[in-house]
Amino acid sequence: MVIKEGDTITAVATAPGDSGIGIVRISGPLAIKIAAQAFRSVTGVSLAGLPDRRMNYGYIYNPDNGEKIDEVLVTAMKAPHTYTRENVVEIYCHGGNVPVRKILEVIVGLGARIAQPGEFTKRAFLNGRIDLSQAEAVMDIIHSKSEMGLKTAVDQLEGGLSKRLDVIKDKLLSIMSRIEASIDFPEHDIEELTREALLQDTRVSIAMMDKLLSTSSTGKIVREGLKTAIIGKPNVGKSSLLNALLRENRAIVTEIPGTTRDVIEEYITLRGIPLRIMDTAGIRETDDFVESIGVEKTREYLQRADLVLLVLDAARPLSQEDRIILDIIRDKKIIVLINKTDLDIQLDIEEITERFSGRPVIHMSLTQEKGLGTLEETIYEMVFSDRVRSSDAVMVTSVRHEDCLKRAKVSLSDAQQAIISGIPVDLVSIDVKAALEALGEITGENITEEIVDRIFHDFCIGK
Ligand SMILES: Nc1nc2c(ncn2[C@@H]2O[C@H](COP(=O)(O)OP(=O)(O)OP(=O)(O)O)[C@@H](O)[C@H]2O)c(=O)[nH]1
Ligand SMILES: [Mg+2]
Repeated sequence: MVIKEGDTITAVATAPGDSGIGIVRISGPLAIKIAAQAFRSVTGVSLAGLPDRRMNYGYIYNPDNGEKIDEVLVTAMKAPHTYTRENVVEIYCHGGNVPVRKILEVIVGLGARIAQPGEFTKRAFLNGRIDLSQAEAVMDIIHSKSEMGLKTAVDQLEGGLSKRLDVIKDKLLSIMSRIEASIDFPEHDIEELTREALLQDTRVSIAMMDKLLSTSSTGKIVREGLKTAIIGKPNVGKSSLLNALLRENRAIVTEIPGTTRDVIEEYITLRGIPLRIMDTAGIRETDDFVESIGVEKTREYLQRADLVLLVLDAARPLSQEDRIILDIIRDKKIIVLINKTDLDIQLDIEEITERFSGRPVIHMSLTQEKGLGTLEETIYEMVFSDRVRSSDAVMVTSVRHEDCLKRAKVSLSDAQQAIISGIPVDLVSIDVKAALEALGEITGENITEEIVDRIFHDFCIGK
């Protein structure tokens, strides 16, 4: 994973389309030299002679034919105190596809190559400015779905997670060194005193891992949003519920059953928690071709949902359609919503309460705006049932990190068992080392090029 001498990369860092400003970024040993050939300041001074990290006003020219391309500001930043730790130049031109693309072409013509997605951040990682979990946080910030998601990602970028891991790694290293010291004993076994101390340290380390792991379900929700599916038979008020939660008329609501044909997906933020909420086609047997595709899609979405909002109609008794739905969602996390309680109640509420004992059942009337507050409260409590509060910003938000932590914990538990059962110490040390390596994968200390490439592949161009 070495960066080739002279390998200078460039990309547009701003989103395509018309906008006030567009930014072209360049990074690598030749960045300043390349930019200097295309830029002329209004005062006629070359970029190489201008002070570091200062905005310079001038024009970008095509050096081949002298054509003036755009009026710009340019900042040159010398290595190593830059985003990538290499020489970096940023050209701020007018937004819009044409000026940005033409400037990019000039820079490429002068010897830079187009960067791969995430390559700037990848260089920051490979050059040791940030670790892998911090690099991943950059993308989480860009994609954050809520304030809580942003806060968690910024904390991770600052090294919040890395510092927690460092504490555990230090403990494991001290276990390793004590084991190594005791290997000198002729019988190759751990002395009673050392054994107790080692057990104590492994116990503490496992507890610290557990604490981090306990944040992962909330962490994933904070990062990706809680996938919430609104399910129910036709005409119970599913789309009305989506609209009420969004506080806008997003989905079409009519008194005709089968109004929603396709799955509608929206993001809402509920007390800081991002919800990816899906309004679905009402589930029923139908001869209508389009509607039946919608129903099939509903079933698919249901598989992926973290939470199901089951809507029942208080004004109709439980029907065969309801029973089919109850059967499909049996194993899901459910909140039962009895809607239309403003009408004459025909639903056997007692039966519902009994059937869903232990699960929240909320009485609502969407036309009268009743029950929404209770629903929001219930969702919030469900997400934070593991007592992870937003005050603690360090959370395990990615599946990759969770997987590494779990493997580290398994290895350390094996080590603990080995210590207890008096297995030779050098074997114990193999397990402790495996735990350390698994933790090191999170921060990218010992990780294959393939995994690094896979992580950065999902990044934005220009980041
Ligand atoms: N009386 C009463 N009517 C309601 C309530 N909530 C929704 N409705 C009405 O019920 C009808 C169906 O509402 P929708 O939100 O379209 O129902 P849906 O479940 O999305 O229906 P499909 O998309 O056909 O599956 C509309 O006429 C709504 O105005 C309620 O709390 N009380
Ligand atoms: Mg609908």
